[in-house]
Amino acid sequence: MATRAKGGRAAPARPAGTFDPETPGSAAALLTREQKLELYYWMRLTRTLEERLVALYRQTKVVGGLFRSLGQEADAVGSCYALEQRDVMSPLIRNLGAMLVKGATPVEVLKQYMAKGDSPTRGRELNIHFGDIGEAGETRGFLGQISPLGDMVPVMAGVTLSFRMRGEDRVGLVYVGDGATSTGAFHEGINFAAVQRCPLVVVIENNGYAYSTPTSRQTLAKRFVDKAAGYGIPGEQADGNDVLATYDVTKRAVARARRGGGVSLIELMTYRRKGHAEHDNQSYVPAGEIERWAAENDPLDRYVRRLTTEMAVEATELAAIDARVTQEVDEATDVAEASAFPEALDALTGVYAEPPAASPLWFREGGRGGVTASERATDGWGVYKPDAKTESRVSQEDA
Ligand SMILES: Cc1ncc(C[n+]2csc(CCOP(=O)(O)OP(=O)(O)O)c2C)c(N)n1
Ligand SMILES: [Mg+2]
Repeated sequence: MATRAKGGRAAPARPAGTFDPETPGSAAALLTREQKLELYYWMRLTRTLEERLVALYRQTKVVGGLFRSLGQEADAVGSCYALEQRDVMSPLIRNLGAMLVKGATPVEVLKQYMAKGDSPTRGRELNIHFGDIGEAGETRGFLGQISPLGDMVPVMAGVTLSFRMRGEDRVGLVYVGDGATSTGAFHEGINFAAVQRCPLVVVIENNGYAYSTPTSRQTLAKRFVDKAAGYGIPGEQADGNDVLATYDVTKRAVARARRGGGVSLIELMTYRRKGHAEHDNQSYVPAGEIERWAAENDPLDRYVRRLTTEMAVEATELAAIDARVTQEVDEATDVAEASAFPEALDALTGVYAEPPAASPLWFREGGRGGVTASERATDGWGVYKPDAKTESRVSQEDA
């Protein structure tokens, strides 16, 4: 997307250090040394935290599935690093790195995966399905994801439309996988957002697979980013395993959105080195493919090489960051392990409105509705009293 002057000739080169949404490299060029090391920290934290989760999974302390982003850390971290706190990000299961950058903590993530009673969803929903959204500046700005693929695109179209209508200086970013692009929701959401000029960045993480379906069986398009033309929006493809490239392309799309330029589509080229989840043995992957990506295109290895050669960062400096990350993950694990599981009687706490928002259906009037049948007999539901006598669960009224 090089800047073109009238007549099709390339525009004169801008002075180094001038940011321009249409000039590739102009955002990454402005990163300070400190910020570059911060990007390394977030990628290392993502990987170390996931490795810890694998250990806990093998010990059966992680309840439910475990979804890795091994080899995709640069795409999640670099792209999310382009957002401000007031902006809103919609992650997927493989966006642990983006969640951490946006403020989710290792303790929260570990408690979620271990279904602890004081985890963000109190043990009701596992892995990284939790959110923190609200007024600008008051929350960390990430949505609780839902599983149906592509559905977060129309949701984020709505979120960012509200920013535009209220005149708020906020941008949204939604991640979708290569598989999610085949859904109606993706198409409807991105088209609506484009027409409404919503300040939205749509990031397609092309990691080669959707479950066992390779990209070649997902679309006949040569590049997902070519679909941008169909929506009349700018699109740019970038190396998803180069953290500076993912930051750069996203930062420019975010700036475009903030300036009223509407929706941009970004395709980040990466590779899913682990199975869909920890249980998946990847038997459908051609021999040698995973090993080749690991050896030749690991985002952390690549970034370490760049930091130590081009940016004169000492190996000892990186080792110190690694040690800090290990210590943080160790401490977070201790806290999460010490935390209690939810009380069984709290299963309904905060799930339904109290009092109910709608009156019972006619055939339930005067009797116990399907909802109230499962409520606690003590002081209505949502109120767990550890000292309450559980044997008196059937109240006088019901008896
Ligand atoms: C509409 C819909 N269809 C199927 C599924 C089941 N499903 C969950 S994840 C997944 C694969 C997702 O692949 P992709 O979008 O490429 O993301 P990745 O897992 O590679 O990050 C599928 C088919 C779903 N959640 N929603
Ligand atoms: Mg995929």
